[in-house]
Amino acid sequence: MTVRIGVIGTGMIGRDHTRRIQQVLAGAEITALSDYNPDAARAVQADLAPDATVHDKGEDLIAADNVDAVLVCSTGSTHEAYVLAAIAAGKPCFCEKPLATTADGAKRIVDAEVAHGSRLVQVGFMRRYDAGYRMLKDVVDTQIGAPLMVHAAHRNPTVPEQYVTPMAIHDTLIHEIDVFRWLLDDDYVSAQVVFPRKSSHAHARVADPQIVLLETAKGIRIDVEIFVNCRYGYDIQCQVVGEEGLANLPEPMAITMRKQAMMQNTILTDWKDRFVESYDVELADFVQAAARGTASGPSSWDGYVAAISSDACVEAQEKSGQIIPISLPARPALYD
Ligand code: NAD
Ligand code: ISE
Repeated sequence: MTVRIGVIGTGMIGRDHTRRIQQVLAGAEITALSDYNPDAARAVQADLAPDATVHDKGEDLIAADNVDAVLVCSTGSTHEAYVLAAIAAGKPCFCEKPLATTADGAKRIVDAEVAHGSRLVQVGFMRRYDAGYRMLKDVVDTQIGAPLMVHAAHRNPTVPEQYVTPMAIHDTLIHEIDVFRWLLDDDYVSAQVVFPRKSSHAHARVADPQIVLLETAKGIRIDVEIFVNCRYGYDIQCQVVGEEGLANLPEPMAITMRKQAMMQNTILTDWKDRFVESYDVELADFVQAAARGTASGPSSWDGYVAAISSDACVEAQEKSGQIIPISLPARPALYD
């Protein structure tokens, strides 16, 4: 079966996911497109999916007969309404992060999916599909004994003027928030944020860098440096220290060059290149599950927990230095 997919939001990542479905993956085709800005949808149609229908409203795309499953790639604040509409239509839905911009919004999605009775939603936490993180998880599970600490960093070369301090959590740290729950099979119980000396490269409305300290239910301590004006490249670091040894996330493959008395490796600068294969694998997973009328991988529950944990981290930014508790409601059986 070829899964007929509609894409809502044809900006940067919506276009890239359309390219993936059309040119990289098997088993699916893009049959419908929608964007708040119709010119954006028409441009993607012209470049990548000439047979797709273009809909002024995302809700009309979800209801369309030529759409079996939906990719929600629009601005974060619009995700909740589209995901709820997809669940109401009984159509599998891949939603880019964040699942919703509030924990209450994410809870409404969990409640709707539980009422539906089976999984329909996959959240775009693609790091769980990254080969490096998968190798790291295998080593953490089998080789280094009980994990005790994680030291991590999420560095971007630069960010635009509209990137403000809370986005370091909602836009950036949210990937670490999700991937460490999965890596450690654990949940957070508290968060704290401290601000080092500010980089002179950071604009006025962003405190940069930041250090987020998370504690898990098993007592594991995690420190994450978020540094979004690091200048030199896009750099994701993760080291897990266990009772018997430690393990590092592998570096992306790169040529080591020796020249003029120097040894050099190139460093990526764009997050799209760093995780290009994991985006392919996550969408392949979505297509396979959607062909069976369901969803797998990161769930609405994971999106909800990420939203609760993110809110605590933003509160910890606002009350810098204070330890903010994180408590989660009971997990519905659908997500066991
Ligand atoms: P973007 O601004 O390039 O694209 C967003 C698109 O959504 C725009 O074309 C805009 O016109 C459209 N849009 C806005 N409101 C809409 C509405 N109500 N209905 C339909 N379309 C609407 O942004 P982007 O970088 O493509 O990010 C989109 C989403 O993907 C965000 O939630 C972002 O956090 C997420 N994202 C995830 C990753 C990842 O690594 N998983 C990377 C980048 C972005
Ligand atoms: C971006 O929004 C993403 O989601 C990327 O995956 C992330 O790593 C990057 O730093 C963010 O800006």
